[in-house]
Amino acid sequence: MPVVKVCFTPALYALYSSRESITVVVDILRATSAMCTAFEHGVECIIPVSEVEDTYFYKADPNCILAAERGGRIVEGFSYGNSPKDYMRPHVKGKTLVITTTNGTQAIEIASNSGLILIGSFLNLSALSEALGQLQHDVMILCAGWKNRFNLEDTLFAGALVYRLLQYGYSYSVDSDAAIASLTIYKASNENYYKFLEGSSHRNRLASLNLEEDVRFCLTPDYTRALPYMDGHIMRDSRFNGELSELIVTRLNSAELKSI
Ligand code: 3SL
Repeated sequence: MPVVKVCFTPALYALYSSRESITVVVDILRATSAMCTAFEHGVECIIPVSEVEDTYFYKADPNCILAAERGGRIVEGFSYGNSPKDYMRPHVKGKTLVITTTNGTQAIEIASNSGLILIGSFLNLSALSEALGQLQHDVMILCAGWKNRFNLEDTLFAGALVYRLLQYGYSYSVDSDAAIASLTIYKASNENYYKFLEGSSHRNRLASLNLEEDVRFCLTPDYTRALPYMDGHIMRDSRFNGELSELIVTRLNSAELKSI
């Protein structure tokens, strides 16, 4: 029976990391929500990078949209940040989005040694749960948190995903307190996520930047069937047409991964 684990912050990742697990990277407010939205609106692929300077390499490419966010704000000199709304426009279709964010893109980078990285958000919760249900493989949910600190919204989402993997006939089990704690937090929310996060630090940080509408949007379940995954350093969208299961079999069974 596959096991689902939860890692509350990237700082704890070394304790959980396994090349044999699927890692689901989560940054509900707002990086992974923005990524799922971008795919829903036709972005061709996404290149997440850690540093603002890393985006400059793509500056001359007319097919690339460069985006940078720090502390919730668009970095000076950039037209795009981390708001899902930025990617609901028709001209993103067919483009490559090169993006750096405070925590989300760092978490993706930290997880780069895992067997397969998938991107999770409330926006693609059902698509993701169904895919994991079919893959039947150990899963680690990596919460991006805030600057290596625990946050409520990522943990709430982790609980929602754990709940589905345990209760929807997907045959997963839990063996760690972190997964049980996430589940408890999710159940306590009664699925009224916005209210539940009332006192939370990042909801309030975004409210102070007039971004409450983004918060509400990012807490909407099943806006999209997008299922983003990392293919090397490039994020692509697999609508689970078989491609993803082939990828995981190849990656998890590769001699390279086994020998490390
Ligand atoms: O930390 C991140 O990656 C961002 O999602 C933070 S913010 O929502 O843009 O403030």
